[in-house]
Amino acid sequence: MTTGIEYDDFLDLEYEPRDDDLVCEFTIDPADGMTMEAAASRVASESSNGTWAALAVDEDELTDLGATAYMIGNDDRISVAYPAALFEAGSMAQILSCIAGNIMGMKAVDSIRLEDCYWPETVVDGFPGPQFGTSVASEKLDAGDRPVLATVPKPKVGLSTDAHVQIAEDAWRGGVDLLKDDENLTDQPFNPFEERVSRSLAKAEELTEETGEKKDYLVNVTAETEEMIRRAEFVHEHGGGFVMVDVVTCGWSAVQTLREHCEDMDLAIHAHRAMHAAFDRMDHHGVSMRVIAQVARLCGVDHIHTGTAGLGKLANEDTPGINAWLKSDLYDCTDVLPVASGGLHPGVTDALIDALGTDIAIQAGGGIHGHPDGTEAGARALRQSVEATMQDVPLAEYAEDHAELATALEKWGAE
Ligand code: CAP
Ligand code: MG
Repeated sequence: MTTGIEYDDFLDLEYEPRDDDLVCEFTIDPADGMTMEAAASRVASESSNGTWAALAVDEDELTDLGATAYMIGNDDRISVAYPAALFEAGSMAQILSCIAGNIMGMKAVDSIRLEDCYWPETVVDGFPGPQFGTSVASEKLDAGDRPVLATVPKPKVGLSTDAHVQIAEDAWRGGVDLLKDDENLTDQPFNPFEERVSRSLAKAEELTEETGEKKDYLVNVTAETEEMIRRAEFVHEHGGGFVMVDVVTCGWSAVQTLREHCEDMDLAIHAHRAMHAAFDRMDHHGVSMRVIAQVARLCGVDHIHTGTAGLGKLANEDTPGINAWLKSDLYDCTDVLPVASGGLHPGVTDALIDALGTDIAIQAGGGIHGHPDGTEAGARALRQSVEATMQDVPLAEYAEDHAELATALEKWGAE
Protein backbone atom coordinates (compact mmCIF):
# COMPACT_ATOMS: atom_id res chain seq x y z
CA MET A 1 0.00 0.00 0.00
CA THR A 2 1.27 3.48 -0.76
CA THR A 3 0.94 6.46 1.51
CA GLY A 4 1.84 10.12 1.24
CA ILE A 5 4.31 11.88 3.52
CA GLU A 6 3.64 15.58 3.82
CA TYR A 7 4.95 18.36 6.01
CA ASP A 8 1.95 18.08 8.36
CA ASP A 9 2.94 14.53 9.20
CA PHE A 10 5.93 15.88 11.14
CA LEU A 11 3.92 17.82 13.73
CA ASP A 12 2.36 16.09 16.72
CA LEU A 13 1.83 18.21 19.81
CA GLU A 14 0.73 15.14 21.76
CA TYR A 15 4.00 13.28 21.14
CA GLU A 16 6.15 12.39 24.14
CA PRO A 17 9.81 11.94 23.26
CA ARG A 18 11.24 8.47 23.89
CA ASP A 19 14.41 8.08 25.96
CA ASP A 20 16.45 7.34 22.89
CA ASP A 21 15.18 10.25 20.78
CA LEU A 22 17.68 12.98 20.09
CA VAL A 23 15.85 16.18 21.03
CA CYS A 24 16.71 19.58 19.58
CA GLU A 25 15.45 22.94 20.75
CA PHE A 26 15.35 25.60 18.07
CA THR A 27 14.38 29.23 18.09
CA ILE A 28 12.57 30.00 14.84
CA ASP A 29 11.07 33.01 13.14
CA PRO A 30 8.51 31.76 10.62
CA ALA A 31 8.45 33.42 7.21
CA ASP A 32 5.60 35.81 6.36
CA GLY A 33 2.29 33.99 6.19
CA MET A 34 3.63 30.87 7.89
CA THR A 35 2.33 29.81 11.32
CA MET A 36 4.68 28.47 14.01
CA GLU A 37 3.09 25.05 13.51
CA ALA A 38 3.64 25.06 9.76
CA ALA A 39 7.23 26.23 10.14
CA ALA A 40 7.96 23.72 12.93
CA SER A 41 6.67 20.80 10.87
CA ARG A 42 8.86 21.88 7.96
CA VAL A 43 11.92 22.02 10.22
CA ALA A 44 11.22 18.49 11.51
CA SER A 45 10.51 17.20 8.03
CA GLU A 46 13.48 18.66 6.18
CA SER A 47 15.92 17.68 8.91
CA SER A 48 14.76 14.05 8.91
CA ASN A 49 13.13 12.28 5.98
CA GLY A 50 10.65 14.70 4.40
CA THR A 51 10.85 17.13 1.55
CA TRP A 52 8.69 19.80 -0.10
CA ALA A 53 6.73 17.36 -2.26
CA ALA A 54 4.22 14.91 -0.79
CA LEU A 55 5.79 11.55 -1.42
CA ALA A 56 3.95 8.39 -2.28
CA VAL A 57 5.86 5.60 -0.62
CA ASP A 58 5.27 1.95 -0.17
CA GLU A 59 4.60 1.52 3.55
CA ASP A 60 6.23 -1.90 3.57
CA GLU A 61 9.42 -0.38 2.24
CA LEU A 62 9.43 2.60 4.56
CA THR A 63 11.42 2.65 7.76
CA ASP A 64 9.85 5.45 9.73
CA LEU A 65 12.65 7.86 10.47
CA GLY A 66 10.55 10.99 10.56
CA ALA A 67 11.28 13.56 13.26
CA THR A 68 8.41 15.05 15.26
CA ALA A 69 7.96 18.70 16.16
CA TYR A 70 6.19 18.15 19.46
CA MET A 71 6.41 21.39 21.35
CA ILE A 72 5.83 25.01 20.47
CA GLY A 73 6.78 27.01 23.50
CA ASN A 74 7.38 30.59 24.49
CA ASP A 75 10.01 32.85 22.94
CA ASP A 76 9.60 31.21 19.51
CA ARG A 77 11.13 27.98 20.82
CA ILE A 78 10.20 24.68 19.29
CA SER A 79 11.31 21.17 20.23
CA VAL A 80 11.88 18.43 17.71
CA ALA A 81 12.48 14.75 18.54
CA TYR A 82 14.56 12.62 16.17
CA PRO A 83 14.53 8.82 16.28
CA ALA A 84 18.03 7.56 17.10
CA ALA A 85 17.89 5.22 14.11
CA LEU A 86 18.13 8.28 11.87
CA PHE A 87 21.76 8.65 12.82
CA GLU A 88 24.89 6.77 11.86
CA ALA A 89 26.72 5.73 15.02
CA GLY A 90 29.75 7.86 15.67
CA SER A 91 29.41 10.22 12.72
CA MET A 92 29.14 13.81 13.89
CA ALA A 93 29.19 15.02 10.28
CA GLN A 94 26.09 12.96 9.51
CA ILE A 95 24.25 14.11 12.63
CA LEU A 96 24.94 17.78 11.97
CA SER A 97 23.90 17.41 8.34
CA CYS A 98 20.49 16.45 9.75
CA ILE A 99 19.93 18.71 12.74
CA ALA A 100 21.88 21.77 11.60
CA GLY A 101 21.92 21.21 7.85
CA ASN A 102 19.59 22.41 5.07
CA ILE A 103 17.09 23.75 7.60
CA MET A 104 19.47 26.62 8.38
CA GLY A 105 18.71 28.03 4.93
CA MET A 106 15.08 27.06 4.33
CA LYS A 107 12.67 29.74 3.16
CA ALA A 108 9.93 28.64 5.58
CA VAL A 109 11.81 30.43 8.36
CA ASP A 110 13.36 33.88 8.27
CA SER A 111 15.79 32.65 10.88
CA ILE A 112 16.45 29.51 12.89
CA ARG A 113 18.91 28.80 15.66
CA LEU A 114 19.81 25.44 17.19
CA GLU A 115 19.93 26.31 20.89
CA ASP A 116 20.32 23.06 22.83
CA CYS A 117 20.27 19.30 22.38
CA TYR A 118 19.48 16.25 24.43
CA TRP A 119 21.87 13.51 23.28
CA PRO A 120 20.48 10.06 24.13
CA GLU A 121 22.69 7.25 25.36
CA THR A 122 22.41 5.42 22.04
CA VAL A 123 23.95 8.38 20.21
CA VAL A 124 26.44 9.24 22.96
CA ASP A 125 27.72 5.67 22.92
CA GLY A 126 29.03 6.16 19.39
CA PHE A 127 31.47 8.83 20.57
CA PRO A 128 34.50 8.66 22.84
CA GLY A 129 33.96 11.82 24.90
CA PRO A 130 36.92 13.40 26.70
CA GLN A 131 39.91 11.28 27.66
CA PHE A 132 41.03 13.50 30.56
CA GLY A 133 38.69 16.50 30.77
CA THR A 134 38.96 18.56 33.96
CA SER A 135 41.32 16.01 35.49
CA VAL A 136 44.24 17.52 33.50
CA ALA A 137 44.61 20.07 36.32
CA SER A 138 45.95 17.43 38.66
CA GLU A 139 46.71 14.44 36.41
CA LYS A 140 48.81 16.20 33.82
CA LEU A 141 49.65 19.41 35.68
CA ASP A 142 50.20 20.60 39.23
CA ALA A 143 47.41 23.18 39.31
CA GLY A 144 45.46 21.37 42.05
CA ASP A 145 42.39 23.37 43.03
CA ARG A 146 43.34 26.60 41.36
CA PRO A 147 42.59 27.46 37.73
CA VAL A 148 45.08 26.15 35.17
CA LEU A 149 47.09 29.06 33.75
CA ALA A 150 48.08 29.27 30.10
CA THR A 151 49.67 31.85 27.89
CA VAL A 152 49.95 32.44 24.17
CA PRO A 153 53.04 34.33 22.97
CA LYS A 154 52.25 37.60 21.21
CA PRO A 155 52.58 38.86 18.53
CA LYS A 156 50.61 35.79 17.47
CA VAL A 157 52.68 35.26 14.34
CA GLY A 158 56.07 36.58 13.31
CA LEU A 159 58.19 35.68 16.33
CA SER A 160 61.27 33.61 15.51
CA THR A 161 61.65 30.24 17.19
CA ASP A 162 64.36 31.73 19.43
CA ALA A 163 62.02 34.48 20.61
CA HIS A 164 59.14 32.02 21.03
CA VAL A 165 61.18 29.69 23.23
CA GLN A 166 62.49 32.60 25.27
CA ILE A 167 58.95 33.81 25.93
CA ALA A 168 57.94 30.29 26.90
CA GLU A 169 60.80 30.05 29.39
CA ASP A 170 59.93 33.42 30.95
CA ALA A 171 56.24 32.58 31.21
CA TRP A 172 56.81 29.15 32.77
CA ARG A 173 59.30 30.60 35.24
CA GLY A 174 56.79 33.30 36.14
CA GLY A 175 54.18 30.70 37.07
CA VAL A 176 52.01 29.63 34.15
CA ASP A 177 51.42 25.93 33.61
CA LEU A 178 50.92 25.88 29.88
CA LEU A 179 52.39 27.53 26.85
CA LYS A 180 49.88 27.71 24.02
CA ASP A 181 50.29 28.30 20.29
CA ASP A 182 48.13 30.92 18.71
CA GLU A 183 45.51 29.76 16.24
CA ASN A 184 47.30 31.10 13.18
CA LEU A 185 50.69 29.76 14.16
CA THR A 186 51.12 26.28 12.72
CA ASP A 187 54.15 25.56 10.51
CA GLN A 188 55.44 28.71 8.87
CA PRO A 189 59.04 29.34 7.82
CA PHE A 190 59.64 32.04 10.46
CA ASN A 191 58.88 29.54 13.24
CA PRO A 192 58.73 26.00 11.86
CA PHE A 193 56.67 23.41 13.71
CA GLU A 194 59.26 20.75 14.46
CA GLU A 195 61.95 23.11 15.67
CA ARG A 196 59.50 25.08 17.78
CA VAL A 197 57.95 22.01 19.34
CA SER A 198 61.15 20.11 20.07
CA ARG A 199 62.89 23.13 21.56
CA SER A 200 59.87 24.32 23.56
CA LEU A 201 59.20 20.87 25.01
CA ALA A 202 62.85 20.49 25.98
CA LYS A 203 62.57 23.85 27.71
CA ALA A 204 59.36 22.74 29.44
CA GLU A 205 61.24 19.82 30.91
CA GLU A 206 63.99 22.12 32.18
CA LEU A 207 61.47 24.47 33.77
CA THR A 208 59.54 21.59 35.33
CA GLU A 209 62.77 20.58 37.03
CA GLU A 210 63.65 24.14 38.03
CA THR A 211 60.23 25.11 39.43
CA GLY A 212 59.07 21.73 40.72
CA GLU A 213 55.78 22.26 38.87
CA LYS A 214 54.78 20.38 35.75
CA LYS A 215 55.07 22.63 32.67
CA ASP A 216 53.57 21.65 29.34
CA TYR A 217 52.63 23.02 25.95
CA LEU A 218 49.35 23.22 24.00
CA VAL A 219 50.81 22.58 20.58
CA ASN A 220 48.69 23.72 17.65
CA VAL A 221 48.61 20.68 15.37
CA THR A 222 45.76 22.04 13.21
CA ALA A 223 46.33 20.93 9.62
CA GLU A 224 44.98 18.56 6.99
CA THR A 225 44.00 15.43 8.94
CA GLU A 226 46.88 13.09 8.12
CA GLU A 227 49.39 15.86 8.67
CA MET A 228 47.66 16.73 11.93
CA ILE A 229 48.06 13.16 13.17
CA ARG A 230 51.71 13.21 12.16
CA ARG A 231 52.17 16.41 14.16
CA ALA A 232 50.42 14.92 17.19
CA GLU A 233 52.80 11.96 17.01
CA PHE A 234 55.71 14.37 16.91
CA VAL A 235 54.42 16.05 20.08
CA HIS A 236 54.10 12.67 21.78
CA GLU A 237 57.58 11.55 20.70
CA HIS A 238 59.02 14.73 22.21
CA GLY A 239 57.34 14.28 25.58
CA GLY A 240 54.36 16.65 25.20
CA GLY A 241 51.09 15.87 26.94
CA PHE A 242 48.70 18.11 24.97
CA VAL A 243 47.73 19.11 21.47
CA MET A 244 45.59 22.04 20.42
CA VAL A 245 43.21 21.88 17.49
CA ASP A 246 41.00 24.52 15.94
CA VAL A 247 37.86 22.43 15.95
CA VAL A 248 35.57 24.52 13.78
CA THR A 249 38.02 25.37 11.01
CA CYS A 250 39.40 21.84 10.76
CA GLY A 251 36.06 20.09 11.09
CA TRP A 252 34.50 17.52 13.39
CA SER A 253 35.54 14.44 11.41
CA ALA A 254 39.15 15.55 11.69
CA VAL A 255 38.68 16.08 15.44
CA GLN A 256 37.25 12.56 15.73
CA THR A 257 40.25 11.08 13.92
CA LEU A 258 42.64 13.07 16.07
CA ARG A 259 40.86 11.90 19.22
CA GLU A 260 41.26 8.28 18.18
CA HIS A 261 45.02 8.72 17.79
CA CYS A 262 45.35 10.72 21.00
CA GLU A 263 43.95 7.79 22.96
CA ASP A 264 47.01 5.69 22.16
CA MET A 265 49.37 8.55 22.91
CA ASP A 266 47.71 9.79 26.12
CA LEU A 267 47.49 13.28 24.63
CA ALA A 268 44.85 15.67 25.94
CA ILE A 269 43.08 17.80 23.34
CA HIS A 270 42.73 21.55 23.77
CA ALA A 271 39.92 22.86 21.55
CA HIS A 272 40.37 26.35 20.18
CA ARG A 273 37.23 27.59 18.43
CA ALA A 274 38.22 30.17 15.80
CA MET A 275 35.20 30.82 13.50
CA HIS A 276 32.65 29.73 16.10
CA ALA A 277 31.20 33.23 16.07
CA ALA A 278 30.15 32.73 12.45
CA PHE A 279 27.63 30.25 13.90
CA ASP A 280 26.85 31.53 17.37
CA ARG A 281 27.26 35.32 17.39
CA MET A 282 23.76 36.15 16.14
CA ASP A 283 21.20 35.43 18.77
CA HIS A 284 18.45 34.63 16.27
CA HIS A 285 20.24 32.42 13.76
CA GLY A 286 22.85 29.68 13.59
CA VAL A 287 24.07 27.25 16.23
CA SER A 288 24.61 28.20 19.88
CA MET A 289 28.01 27.90 21.56
CA ARG A 290 26.33 25.49 23.94
CA VAL A 291 25.66 23.06 21.10
CA ILE A 292 29.16 23.59 19.68
CA ALA A 293 30.55 22.69 23.13
CA GLN A 294 28.34 19.58 23.29
CA VAL A 295 29.51 18.47 19.85
CA ALA A 296 33.13 19.09 20.79
CA ARG A 297 32.70 17.10 24.00
CA LEU A 298 31.17 14.13 22.19
CA CYS A 299 34.01 14.17 19.65
CA GLY A 300 36.36 13.92 22.58
CA VAL A 301 38.07 17.22 23.38
CA ASP A 302 39.36 17.77 26.92
CA HIS A 303 39.36 21.58 27.05
CA ILE A 304 37.24 24.04 25.16
CA HIS A 305 37.22 27.82 24.95
CA THR A 306 33.92 29.10 26.30
CA GLY A 307 34.44 32.84 26.71
CA THR A 308 35.13 35.26 29.51
CA ALA A 309 31.78 36.03 31.14
CA GLY A 310 31.82 39.40 29.42
CA LEU A 311 35.16 40.43 30.98
CA GLY A 312 37.38 40.12 27.92
CA LYS A 313 37.77 41.56 24.45
CA LEU A 314 35.51 39.25 22.45
CA ALA A 315 31.77 39.33 22.05
CA ASN A 316 30.43 36.10 23.48
CA GLU A 317 26.96 34.86 24.07
CA ASP A 318 25.91 35.69 27.61
CA THR A 319 28.14 33.64 29.85
CA PRO A 320 26.81 34.18 33.35
CA GLY A 321 28.54 31.02 34.54
CA ILE A 322 30.12 27.88 33.23
CA ASN A 323 27.00 25.89 33.97
CA ALA A 324 25.09 28.00 31.52
CA TRP A 325 27.43 26.76 28.82
CA LEU A 326 28.41 23.31 29.74
CA LYS A 327 25.35 22.18 31.63
CA SER A 328 21.80 22.70 30.54
CA ASP A 329 18.59 20.90 31.49
CA LEU A 330 19.23 18.72 28.47
CA TYR A 331 22.92 17.87 28.53
CA ASP A 332 25.91 18.01 30.87
CA CYS A 333 29.42 18.66 29.54
CA THR A 334 30.98 19.72 32.81
CA ASP A 335 33.67 17.08 32.55
CA VAL A 336 35.33 19.25 29.90
CA LEU A 337 37.67 21.97 31.19
CA PRO A 338 36.36 25.40 30.12
CA VAL A 339 38.99 27.88 28.94
CA ALA A 340 38.46 31.60 29.46
CA SER A 341 40.49 33.62 26.99
CA GLY A 342 40.54 36.86 25.05
CA GLY A 343 41.61 40.18 26.51
CA LEU A 344 42.17 38.83 30.04
CA HIS A 345 44.69 40.32 32.49
CA PRO A 346 45.41 40.04 36.22
CA GLY A 347 42.95 42.83 37.08
CA VAL A 348 39.94 40.73 36.07
CA THR A 349 40.94 37.43 37.69
CA ASP A 350 38.78 37.88 40.78
CA ALA A 351 35.68 38.78 38.76
CA LEU A 352 36.38 35.93 36.35
CA ILE A 353 36.69 33.30 39.08
CA ASP A 354 33.66 34.78 40.76
CA ALA A 355 31.65 34.27 37.57
CA LEU A 356 33.08 30.96 36.40
CA GLY A 357 34.51 29.18 39.44
CA THR A 358 37.97 27.66 39.86
CA ASP A 359 37.55 24.62 37.63
CA ILE A 360 38.69 26.53 34.56
CA ALA A 361 41.77 27.43 32.58
CA ILE A 362 42.66 31.09 32.33
CA GLN A 363 44.52 31.94 29.15
CA ALA A 364 46.16 35.34 28.75
CA GLY A 365 48.38 36.56 25.92
CA GLY A 366 48.48 40.36 25.87
CA GLY A 367 47.61 40.36 29.59
CA ILE A 368 50.98 38.71 30.33
CA HIS A 369 53.36 39.80 27.59
CA GLY A 370 52.09 43.39 27.65
CA HIS A 371 53.20 43.78 31.29
CA PRO A 372 55.52 46.81 31.49
CA ASP A 373 58.28 44.63 32.99
CA GLY A 374 57.97 41.82 30.49
CA THR A 375 56.67 38.30 30.23
CA GLU A 376 58.06 36.82 33.46
CA ALA A 377 56.67 39.67 35.51
CA GLY A 378 53.38 39.38 33.62
CA ALA A 379 53.14 35.69 34.44
CA ARG A 380 53.94 36.38 38.08
CA ALA A 381 51.24 39.04 38.19
CA LEU A 382 48.64 36.64 36.80
CA ARG A 383 49.66 33.92 39.25
CA GLN A 384 49.54 36.41 42.13
CA SER A 385 46.06 37.52 41.10
CA VAL A 386 44.95 33.87 41.25
CA GLU A 387 46.60 33.35 44.66
CA ALA A 388 44.86 36.46 46.00
CA THR A 389 41.50 35.30 44.71
CA MET A 390 41.96 31.77 46.06
CA GLN A 391 42.80 33.27 49.48
CA ASP A 392 39.86 35.66 49.28
CA VAL A 393 42.15 38.68 49.49
CA PRO A 394 41.20 41.73 47.39
CA LEU A 395 43.63 42.22 44.46
CA ALA A 396 44.58 45.74 45.53
CA GLU A 397 45.46 44.49 49.03
CA TYR A 398 47.52 41.57 47.70
CA ALA A 399 49.31 43.99 45.37
CA GLU A 400 50.66 45.93 48.37
CA ASP A 401 53.43 43.36 48.77
CA HIS A 402 53.39 41.81 45.27
CA ALA A 403 55.12 44.25 42.95
CA GLU A 404 54.29 42.53 39.65
CA LEU A 405 50.58 42.51 40.44
CA ALA A 406 50.76 46.14 41.55
CA THR A 407 52.28 47.15 38.20
CA ALA A 408 49.66 45.15 36.26
CA LEU A 409 46.79 46.75 38.17
CA GLU A 410 48.31 50.17 37.58
CA LYS A 411 48.56 49.44 33.86
CA TRP A 412 45.20 47.77 33.21
CA GLY A 413 43.10 48.61 36.24
CA ALA A 414 40.85 46.18 38.05
CA GLU A 415 37.21 45.20 37.57
C1 CAP B 1 43.70 35.59 23.06
C2 CAP B 1 43.72 34.77 21.80
C3 CAP B 1 42.65 33.68 21.73
C4 CAP B 1 41.21 34.14 21.86
C5 CAP B 1 40.21 33.06 21.49
C6 CAP B 1 43.60 35.65 20.56
O1 CAP B 1 44.73 36.54 23.10
O2 CAP B 1 44.95 34.12 21.68
O3 CAP B 1 42.78 33.08 20.47
O4 CAP B 1 41.00 34.48 23.17
O5 CAP B 1 38.96 33.47 21.83
O6 CAP B 1 44.21 35.27 19.55
O7 CAP B 1 42.83 36.61 20.57
P1 CAP B 1 44.79 37.66 24.26
P2 CAP B 1 37.88 32.54 22.51
O8 CAP B 1 44.92 36.94 25.57
O9 CAP B 1 46.01 38.48 23.93
O10 CAP B 1 43.54 38.46 24.17
O11 CAP B 1 38.46 31.98 23.73
O12 CAP B 1 36.75 33.44 22.80
O13 CAP B 1 37.57 31.52 21.49
MG1 MG C 1 44.62 33.30 19.73
